[in-house]
Amino acid sequence: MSLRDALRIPASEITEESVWHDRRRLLAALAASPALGLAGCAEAEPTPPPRRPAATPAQVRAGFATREELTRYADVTTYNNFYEFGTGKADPSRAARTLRTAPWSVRVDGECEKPGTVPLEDLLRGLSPEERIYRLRCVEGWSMVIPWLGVPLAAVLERFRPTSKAKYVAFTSLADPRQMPGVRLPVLDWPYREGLRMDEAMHPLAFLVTGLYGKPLPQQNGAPLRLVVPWKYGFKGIKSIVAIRFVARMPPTSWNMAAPEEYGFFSNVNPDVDHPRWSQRTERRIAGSASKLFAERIPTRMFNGYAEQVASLYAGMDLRRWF
Ligand SMILES: Nc1nc2c(c(=O)[nH]1)N[C@H]1C(S)=C(S)[C@@H](COP(=O)(O)O)O[C@H]1N2
Ligand SMILES: [Mo]
Repeated sequence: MSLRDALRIPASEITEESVWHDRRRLLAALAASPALGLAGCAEAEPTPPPRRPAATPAQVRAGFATREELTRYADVTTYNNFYEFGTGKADPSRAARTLRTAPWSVRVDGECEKPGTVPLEDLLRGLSPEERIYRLRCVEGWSMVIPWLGVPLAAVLERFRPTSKAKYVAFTSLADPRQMPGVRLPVLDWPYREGLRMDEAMHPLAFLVTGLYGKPLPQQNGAPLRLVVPWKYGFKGIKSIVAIRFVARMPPTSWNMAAPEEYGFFSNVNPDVDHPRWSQRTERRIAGSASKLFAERIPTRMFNGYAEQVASLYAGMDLRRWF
């Protein structure tokens, strides 16, 4: 068998994807029918940017759409970073099967009027899942284009009525050594932590993900609830979230704590700011039939291609200092 043949998509995956395409056609038809319509940073914080709307609704819609070739379901679900299940890319797809994702609840507290520990169903109640095809760009230099399923982060956060003292929002992952073998090793300072500035968190592109390819989120991709911030490096997309806290100060984040020179709080995709050990100018796009080994190298775009939607969030900030 030639290498090309060996890399061909197995029939099982073709089936999965054609089922997804059929479902998309069905959903589009339903939506079109009115009757059936589907209803190293903490020391000194940067000057807050001028207050103005980050993007018009039309710009936001344009930002959701992409014609880029999708990454195959098999690659999205077998080439992962989820260090709680090991540091190898193939480890999470094997080891994360033991993660129990139901029942699941999320603790939301801090600077807000309505703190609480909320079952996942209640957290999402009344919000209809949306599909958004967003790019994921890992700081290690590879990228994917993924049809995510989820809800806008802002819609969930607003339920807890953040006060004017809430300047940042901090997220925490589950860290259960019984379910997550990687947590027994001191690879990172567990639990995995991430954070956003409040205006970033409320931006319409920021997304809480519950599924992909029209299906529930696989454990290795961060089930049952993970963040996707499409204009930032992939590590901001914290998985298996159990806590959300509104805070006044820039919160500590796992990769910044581990290596502050290499990973800043903002972590906006920026081809002009290199990682100290490698360039961030290009990325290997794992998409279509291109396997992980032969993925095409393409230029990385500012804010991962979402500059039109998000650049105004950082007006006046030195993005070399606030990387
Ligand atoms: N809890 C947790 N979240 C995490 C990580 C992790 O190790 N633990 N890895 C991050 C990194 S580095 C990337 S690139 C993305 C990968 O998401 P994916 O496996 O769904 O592609 O998840 C991010 N979220
Ligand atoms: Mo990453």
